[in-house]
Amino acid sequence: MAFKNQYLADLMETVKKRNPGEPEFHQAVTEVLESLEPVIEKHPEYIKMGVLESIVEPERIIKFRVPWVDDKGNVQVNRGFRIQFNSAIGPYKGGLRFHPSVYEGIIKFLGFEQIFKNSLTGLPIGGGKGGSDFDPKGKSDMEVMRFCQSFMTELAKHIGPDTDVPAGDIGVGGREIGYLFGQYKRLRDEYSGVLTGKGLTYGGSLARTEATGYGLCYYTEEMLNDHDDSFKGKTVVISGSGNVAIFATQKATALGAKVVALSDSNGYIHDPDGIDLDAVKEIKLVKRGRIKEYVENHPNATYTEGCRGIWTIPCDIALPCATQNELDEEGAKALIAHGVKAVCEGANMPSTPEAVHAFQSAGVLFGPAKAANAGGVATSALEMSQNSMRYSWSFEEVDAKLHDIMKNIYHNSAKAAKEYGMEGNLVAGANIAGFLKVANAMLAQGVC
Ligand code: NDP
Ligand code: 2IT
Repeated sequence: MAFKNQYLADLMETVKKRNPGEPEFHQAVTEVLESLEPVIEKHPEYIKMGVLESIVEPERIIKFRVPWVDDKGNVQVNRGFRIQFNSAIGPYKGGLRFHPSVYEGIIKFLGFEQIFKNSLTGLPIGGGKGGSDFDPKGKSDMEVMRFCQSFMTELAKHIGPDTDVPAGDIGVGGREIGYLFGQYKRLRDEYSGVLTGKGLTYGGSLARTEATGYGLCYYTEEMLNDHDDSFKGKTVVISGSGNVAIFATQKATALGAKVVALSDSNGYIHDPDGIDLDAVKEIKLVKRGRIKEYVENHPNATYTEGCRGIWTIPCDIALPCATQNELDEEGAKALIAHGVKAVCEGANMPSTPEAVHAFQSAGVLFGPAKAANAGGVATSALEMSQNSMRYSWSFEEVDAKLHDIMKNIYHNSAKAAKEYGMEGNLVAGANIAGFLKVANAMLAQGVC
């Protein structure tokens, strides 16, 4: 899609020139700038004060060597990143991703999205993201521990409970956060809320593990309710089988839907009887196995090699919860042909721009990632609050706050879209609502 506004077209060209070879970052920035066209026409002060030029440029990029010793005694060297993108409304906040596909462009797109997502939560958190090209798959616990200790040895110099608070993302769950926290504490002699997603015995928040998947379903349910519909009786397809997918499956099922498919990076399972989530948890969380093992004990279920075919399974609601650009135009068309009613993104940027366009043109309700998956980071911010107070809320208290936050995100996005002449476009609404708070905070704090 071309920009009608010359200023935005020129800015996008600058972003591409300054960040060559980073298509995911270009994709994320393009979408936000497209949404902001009516905003800058109404508010030329954002142009005058260089707010847009500043918001697409990270405040700081940290890139470092991560040497560690594997179980055979060999030295391995990975690359670590932390991008501190924007601190206008709070300390940098965002996850760490450990996956072989990680390079600067992936962390930059994720950090950029995080600015707007965190703003939408209504909580005081800025945007950041980090990670490494380290692959935890197939590594022993001791290898993961040595890697995390080495990674934190450098990262500790740049983070802190009032500066930058990392958390999990792909490949970083409770085990990794524990090792990272232990090393930070050892290096700094400080027991603080420097990371979120911690274990419950050392400062973690109840409901953080469930929060992204639950929040995704709360957002989706609110969107459906707003259109006189709900999860009840619906057939749901969810991609991925990690943290987000598992707890989205749990909540969608609790809300009366039947989840019939899940996947991992090798392939997908289809169980027309409804996914047996205890079996999935045993395979993925306890044994760290592959999703295909599910069919060994579920005779009505089938396994198909390769991920993309998952979108050809007929469903009412699709929740992509694996990774970026996993749902392309072909997948979108297959979902639309089978009459999908709603698509909400649990993963970050899982739908290609062509897929988003196809959904919106077909009148499918579409909830974008930075709104729909904000429940994880929102609950991380609640974990930060509890750590500062040295107090813990009950599961029910945290869950109730999460539920309210997700409802507000839906309504604030819908309202912003309407206000700027794009009623029903929740992508534009989320981008605009997220942007305005950050942009106004940047204006108030002056050029810096
Ligand atoms: P996990 O590591 O727990 O699970 C990731 C899942 O996605 C696994 O099933 C994995 O399969 C699959 N996957 C990862 N990479 C690919 C790939 N390149 N192709 C196909 N499948 C892939 O991560 P999370 O569940 O935490 O994260 C899932 C998504 O949700 C990510 O986009 C993340 O950024 C986003 N997210 C996470 C939040 C959180 O709180 N954890 C918050 C908001 C968003 P395999 O096991 O084979 O690798
Ligand atoms: O993409 C995300 O919002 C996350 N991975 C969660 C970040 C966080 O700080 O909890």
